[in-house]
Amino acid sequence: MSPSDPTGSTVTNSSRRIALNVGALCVAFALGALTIAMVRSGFGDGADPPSTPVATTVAPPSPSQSSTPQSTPVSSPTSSSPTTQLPHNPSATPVAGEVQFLATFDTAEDLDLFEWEVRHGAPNDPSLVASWQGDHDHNCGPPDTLREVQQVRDDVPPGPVENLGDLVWWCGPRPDAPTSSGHVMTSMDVTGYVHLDFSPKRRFTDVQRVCWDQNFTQVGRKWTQVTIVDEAQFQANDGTLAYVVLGLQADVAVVGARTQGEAWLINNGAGGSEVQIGQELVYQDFDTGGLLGSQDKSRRYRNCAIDRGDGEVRLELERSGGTVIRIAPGSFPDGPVRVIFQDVTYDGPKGPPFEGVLEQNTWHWDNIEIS
Ligand SMILES: [Ca+2]
Repeated sequence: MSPSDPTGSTVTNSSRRIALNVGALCVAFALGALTIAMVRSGFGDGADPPSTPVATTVAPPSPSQSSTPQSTPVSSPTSSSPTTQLPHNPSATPVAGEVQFLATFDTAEDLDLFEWEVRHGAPNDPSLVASWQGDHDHNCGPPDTLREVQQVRDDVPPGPVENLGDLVWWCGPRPDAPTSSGHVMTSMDVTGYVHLDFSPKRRFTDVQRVCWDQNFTQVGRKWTQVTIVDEAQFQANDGTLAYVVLGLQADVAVVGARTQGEAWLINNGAGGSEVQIGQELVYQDFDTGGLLGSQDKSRRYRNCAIDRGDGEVRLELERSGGTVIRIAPGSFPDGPVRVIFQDVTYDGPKGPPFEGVLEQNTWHWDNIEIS
């Protein structure tokens, strides 16, 4: 099904080393057709990967931040073991505007704040994986417990979460965890291409910061995307939530909308991250040596993209070894926008070590904040 080797020959040695790493497989696939050379020229000031992770330190929040109802960093809430969660650095985060949207998923009702969509490259194809194992059993036990997830074979237009069947589920706080540990799971597994996307039901104006928590468990050829698209473009695309990374837009098996103009798409996976604005790739970094994903399903990491208002967007990407700080040139679209969260898969079980693996296909999401 795949048209090209995910560890395509155009990448540099550095990228190849990462791409060959198991943890980078999914992102490397998504970007296999892109060259690091393209990217290096696009780095903004300070965007070059540091030799060591940017250390995070604990600093008191500024008065303006402490008075803002922003979410609290999660502390490995789904794990029964003591937290190893690193704090993000409040002092390093420019003060953003008022919080316009916050979904803590501490109650299941937060799922109703979003529209949910499934879009297959080949809907109802017999080759679709019929069922697999998602994280947390039906009693919402620890994340290493499993539940069976049945495929949704047909496309599901944006609508209520109930339309997605088993593909989305909520787990509330366990007795040994704080209330904030409630969070939502999305899960998908196909041998083709598919989107499972969700977006707040409303539009936002003058967005300056988008933050979310997610796990970085090593999975197959899967990654997440966060897309910020202006309202006019969103409507012109009939309200679909399925936006596609540049490296796959010409792929015959791929469906979805292309970002245009000033629409932002942040692609995140266990192996690295990239940013596209419209049809331009402005940032790409697979060279997060030592910060790749793990087998840990319990820990969720804070990710923020912050429009600093000076022509640059700061990416704060928490990983197991610390918080990676990257600067991407550009700014979020002015005026009304939609903010979309995407669970994307392209032949998740293709090739070792995920061939036949049916139990590592779940993203855990929490604390979605739009300011
Ligand atoms: Ca929560």
